[in-house]
Amino acid sequence: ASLAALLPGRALSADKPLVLGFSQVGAESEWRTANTESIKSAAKDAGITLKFSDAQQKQENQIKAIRAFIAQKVDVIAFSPVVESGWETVLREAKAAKIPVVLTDRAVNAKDDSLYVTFIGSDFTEEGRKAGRWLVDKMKGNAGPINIVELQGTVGSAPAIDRKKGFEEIIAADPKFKIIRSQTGDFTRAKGKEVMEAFLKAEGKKINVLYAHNDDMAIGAIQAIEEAGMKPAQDITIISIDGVKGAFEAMIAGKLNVSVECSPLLGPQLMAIIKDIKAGKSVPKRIVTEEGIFPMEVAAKEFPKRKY
Ligand code: GZL
Repeated sequence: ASLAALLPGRALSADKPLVLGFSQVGAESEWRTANTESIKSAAKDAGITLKFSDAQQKQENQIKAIRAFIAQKVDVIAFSPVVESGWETVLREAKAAKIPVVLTDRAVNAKDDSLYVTFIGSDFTEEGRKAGRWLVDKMKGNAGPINIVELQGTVGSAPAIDRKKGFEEIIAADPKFKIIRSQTGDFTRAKGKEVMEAFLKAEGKKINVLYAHNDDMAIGAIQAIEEAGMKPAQDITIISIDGVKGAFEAMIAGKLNVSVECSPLLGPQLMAIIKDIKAGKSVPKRIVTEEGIFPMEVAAKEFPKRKY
């Protein structure tokens, strides 16, 4: 019998390309657009057939897509879970169908971690800590109080939960820091602007700092701050996360103080991992993406090197 007949699952016959079913969160932010582009181009470069579904930020659409991939007997399923919970049932269905699952970008809080092979993505808690450390350093000489408003990401999503946790862990060191308002802007520019308008109406000049869980909400909030007659990055210090092009443009314009990097370019790593899994190699349970932090002072120098 040929070697192919001895290999598990769909034979690794050289002529048949691997089929990957990918369920994407949506198209809510510049980050997401860059992430989708990275996955599509990396699949093409790797000769992997990609079945791609956009869930418009709805968990039920992701679950439907995963079920369709199971029915189509794809080789591997990968997805970025819009929220942390509610995945056990459908992941058990994929396991029963002997289809390996790879988590990318966001995590699930399933207790049974045999339900996925690996999770490739950022350490969001550390991103929150980086944001907190930058603020503590910036406010060293300031006696306070330092009133902070917070635009949270999508409710229940790993980045929103962990970026809040990491930031609060660091600013807890000094009682001069107070989060006086915190609400979700769902990672979008439109919602970020809307919620910041409400914060400004309620607290106005009392606001010293805005901590936004992503650049898109920060960019929306910058519009609201300007429309309220205040100077973004001067009257209100603004900290955000992702490091997308829009953030660099805002920093170069002097309207954003700092963006903590969160890389969307997970495509190549995902395709390499998928090939290893199908080749029967063991892969690490957790792969963390390396990331930096970009204060406005370096934005102009860094901008030409940015890939997303
Ligand atoms: C983070 C990713 C988040 C980005 C947002 O890895 O899940 O979702 O920070 C995006 O811009 O909407």
